[in-house]
Amino acid sequence: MLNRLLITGAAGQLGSMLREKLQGRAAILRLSDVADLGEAHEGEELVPCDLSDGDAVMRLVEGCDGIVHLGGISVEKSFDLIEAANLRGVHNLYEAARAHGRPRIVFASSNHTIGYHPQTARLDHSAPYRPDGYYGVSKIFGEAVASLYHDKFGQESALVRIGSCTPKPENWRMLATWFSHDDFVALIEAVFRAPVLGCTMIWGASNNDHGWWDNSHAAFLGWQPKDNAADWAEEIARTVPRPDPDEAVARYQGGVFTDEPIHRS
Ligand code: NAI
Ligand code: 15L
Repeated sequence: MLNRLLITGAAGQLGSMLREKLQGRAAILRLSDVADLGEAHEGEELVPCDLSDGDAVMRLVEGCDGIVHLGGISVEKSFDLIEAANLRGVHNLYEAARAHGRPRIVFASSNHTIGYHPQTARLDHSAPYRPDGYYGVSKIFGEAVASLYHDKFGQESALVRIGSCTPKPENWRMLATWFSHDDFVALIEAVFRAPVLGCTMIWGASNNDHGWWDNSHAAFLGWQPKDNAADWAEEIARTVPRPDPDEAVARYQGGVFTDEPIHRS
């Protein structure tokens, strides 16, 4: 069992979910964010921190033997905002990890690293990047920093290209991209259990009948997602209008993000 597991972005959607579901999986959960984290419960410590502040991140990581890095901008925004939280943030995190004994890192990357691949494509780990905005570019930067720190310093990371992590699939695209909360938790557990991790990209998706992504390169982790968005296919067909096949949301894997303009401010 881990002694102290750090979760950055712990006040966000996935951070709040993992705060609850990872209770007891480490002796202490160290929870961090720039947003309000509420009160500390038993087994938790709250450490507010702006990821763009290198000295603060250095203190944040000290004493942790595992990290789930969720903090940062999670949608398309201006380059300036993304630069501070996602580019400097991920650099600061890896520098701090290097200085403090290289705790294993689960990095929340995104399907928007490959968003311009068409929905007709089936991708494995060797698929080229096709980011659909600066948000996707920032996740590619994070994956590249992880790779650099692995080759130079032996830092281990799981680069989880999350599809759509929600309580249940909400639209037609999510029949392919959905990643259930339970499957994400099981993946984090497998990552911290694995004798060797290296620097491994994993598609963060459930066992969806209509999925686009092949995780066979990561079979050594022993992680097998159990949920399937197809269980909601009927409900979605009944309640959500099917998009026109020419719309971005139905053409590209990144969905509506491919339709976003470049944000200037
Ligand atoms: P979220 O936006 O709800 O949470 C992100 C958290 O990061 C927020 O609480 C925010 O206050 C914090 N944050 C932002 N800038 C910060 C900074 N400079 N310093 C410290 N904290 C900062 O996002 P969500 O949905 O919980 O996603 C978590 C992570 O997973 C994000 O990195 C996101 O890019 C990634 N992801 C999520 C997906 C999903 O389906 N929810 C899909 C793909 C990737
Ligand atoms: C992401 O990367 C976002 O953080 C999340 O809010 C969703 O939009 C998700 O991708 C998605 O593509 O569904």
